Amino acid sequence: MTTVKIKGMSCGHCVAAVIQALERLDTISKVSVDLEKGEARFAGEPALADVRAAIEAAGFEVVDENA
Ligand SMILES: [Cu+2]
Repeated sequence: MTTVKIKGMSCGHCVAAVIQALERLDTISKVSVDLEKGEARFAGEPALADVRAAIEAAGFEVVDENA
């Protein structure tokens, strides 16, 4: 499983939007989002750029932990 930190989620609608955006990627499965931690978890090996683009297109921001 891969975990990414996401900034900007505040309620269940945000969670649903992120899940929907990620599930559209066919390189990903088993998406789950933890609102309190601000994290999305998923199985698969997507290009991280695709994950980032999907999340940003949904209106949220990926927190780069290496920065
Ligand atoms: Cu919301």
